[in-house]
This record gives sequence, structure tokens and C-alpha cells, in this order.
Amino acid sequence: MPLQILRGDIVNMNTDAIVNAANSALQAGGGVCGAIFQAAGHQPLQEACDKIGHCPVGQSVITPGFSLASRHIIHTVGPIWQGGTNREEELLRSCYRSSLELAKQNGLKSVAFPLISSGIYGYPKEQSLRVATEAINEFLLQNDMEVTLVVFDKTAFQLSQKLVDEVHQYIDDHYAEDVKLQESDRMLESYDLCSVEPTMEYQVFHSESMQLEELLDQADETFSQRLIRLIDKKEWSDTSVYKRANVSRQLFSLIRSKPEYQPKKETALAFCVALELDLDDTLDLLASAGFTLSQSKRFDLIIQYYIEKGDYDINLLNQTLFKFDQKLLGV
Ligand code: AR6
Repeated sequence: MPLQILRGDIVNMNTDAIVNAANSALQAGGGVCGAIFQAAGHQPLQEACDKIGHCPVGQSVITPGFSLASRHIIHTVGPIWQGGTNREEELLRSCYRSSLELAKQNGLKSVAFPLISSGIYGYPKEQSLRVATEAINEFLLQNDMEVTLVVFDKTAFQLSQKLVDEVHQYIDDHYAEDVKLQESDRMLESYDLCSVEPTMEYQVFHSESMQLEELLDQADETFSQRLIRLIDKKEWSDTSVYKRANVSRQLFSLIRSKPEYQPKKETALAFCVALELDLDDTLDLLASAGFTLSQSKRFDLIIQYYIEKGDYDINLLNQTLFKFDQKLLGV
């Protein structure tokens, strides 16, 4: 998955590199830097940093990961927040870009970032999150890389209160009042973001008036075939669609080459969003993979809310899903 957002401690990430929110002198410090030095082994990491000596603000350098699960540490120096008028945003963007370029030059395939500058350096968390996702997505438009943003605490996710209220309201208005379903939904919400397979649902044909012939046609067309047909119909390039879907090139190639490919629900939905399908077409594409949207799952309702609004920005959608403790689209 090209951009994933997780909550947790970055030192536990098993990516090719993790990124350190460093200082220009490349000396051990507090915050995430302190945690990384401790987990990697203070002495060898400090020696490696001392050999490099210095890193300007907005730039990045690379060292081994020593005792970390990640083989490399990319150290990037974020700007100190001074009110926003001192090129802070430009420098922060440059941190993400230079780190990703350095990862690419070193042949790395996966990188995990903390929210650079958003702790001791005082960059407002909400703004730092926006800059991070924009800069990473800009890079991902041109490059293939698995990028994870590891958020330590949820305060970075101060989505606009209006949006949060609207989503809450939508869920309240549409939520099915079935206690058992709510129970199972709660269980679903408490799963680990990365490890649980989605629940397969029975195929539901939403239009009762559908003719038998149409039903059989639909049954004949697999998810993969339907997806390719929809992409061709839109006359969009494959690349633009899988990038908009937050899906890796490898996964897209697999889906394209295997007509019987069975996607996860969050992958199928990611393509619905990428293709800007309305609710009916979304249900059709989902049905071809054996899924539907349920009124008793918050995950489904949040996606339905965005589709009904005609808002197909997958990053904002994923940030909202994250805020509501749900799986993210893509994968
Ligand atoms: N995993 C993920 N994120 C973390 C972790 C962790 N283990 N620990 C903290 N964060 P900061 P900065 C989050 O202060 O603002 C150091 O002394 C934290 O909640 O680590 O760029 C350096 O040496 C925040 O959102 O980095 C520099 O001198 C984000 O990581 C200076 O601090 C960044 O917070 C850099 O300050």
C-alpha cells in the first residue's frame, strides 16, 4: 500500500528505513530521536552520525539501523516552528521529499516517517500532517514506494470539527439499530489495523427489479474484469487509477492479470473511490467481489458518506477513517 497511516511507536516498524526527526548537529535528543537512538544502540548510531557531522534543515542523511528491525535510519532535520512565516512549510516539505529521494537512491522499498517537527520543534500537528501527506503523495505520483506515517498520538488528527460532526451525524442517521450487529461491529473496530482480513459478505443485488439475465451477466463478470472495463470506459490510465486508489503497482498488476482475483473489501472500495463511482456503481463493483455496504458498519457508512457527497479525495477519506479507528482504503 503506497501510503498507510498507523498509530504506534516507530521504532517497532520493520520497514527498509525509519526516519528520525533529527537536529542539524545529528546529536541524540528527545522525542522520537531519543527513542530511535535508544532502540538502535546509542553508541554506534552516534558514531555513525558523527562521521557525517551535520545536516542542514530540510535535508536528510542516512545511517545503518544497527539494532533496529529496520536496516536503515534516514535522519531529516525539520524546521523549528516560528509562526509560519520563516519558510517552515517549504522546509518541512523538503524533509519528506529529500528523505524519500534518499530512500530511492539507496534502493529502499519501504519507509516509515514520524510527523517531523510536530513535537519539540513545535509545528502545529494538524498542519504538519497535511504537509506530510501532500509531500508524500506528490512523491508517490512519480515513484513506487511503501510509505507509512506513524502517528504517536491522535491529537495530530484534529480533522475540522465540522467534518467530524457531519460524519458523526451521518453515522447516527444511517446506523441500523440492531444490537447484535452493533456488537459485531464493535468487535470489528477493535482489530489490529494491519493484520485482520476483512469479513466476506454475501453478495447482495441491490436492485430488486434486476432481470435474471442481468444478474447472470453480473455474476459472469469478475471484479477484475469489471474494474478494467470501468477504467477503459473512463479512458483513464491504469497508473492514474491505482495511484488515486492508494494501491501499489504490483497489486494492480496482479488484479489485472488474474480475472479471478479476490480483492479485500478495502481494495475494492479504494477502486470505487478512485473511479469516482456513484453509490449504485459502487454497489455493483463491490458485488462483483462478493461485498456490499452495510448500514451497521461505521466503516461502510463513512465511505458511503463521502460517495454521496461526491468527495473522492482518498487521503482525506483515509484520514477520516483513521480518526474513527477504521481500516484504511487501499492495500
Ligand atoms: N514513534 C512515533 N512518533 C513519535 C515517537 C515514537 N516513538 N516519539 C515521539 N513521536 P519530536 P521534532 C512523535 O519532538 O518536533 C529531538 O530532540 C511526536 O509525538 O520527536 O522534529 C531532535 O533531536 C511528534 O508528533 O521531533 C531534535 O532536536 C513527532 O514524533 C528535535 O527533537 C515529532 O516529535 C526535533 O523535534
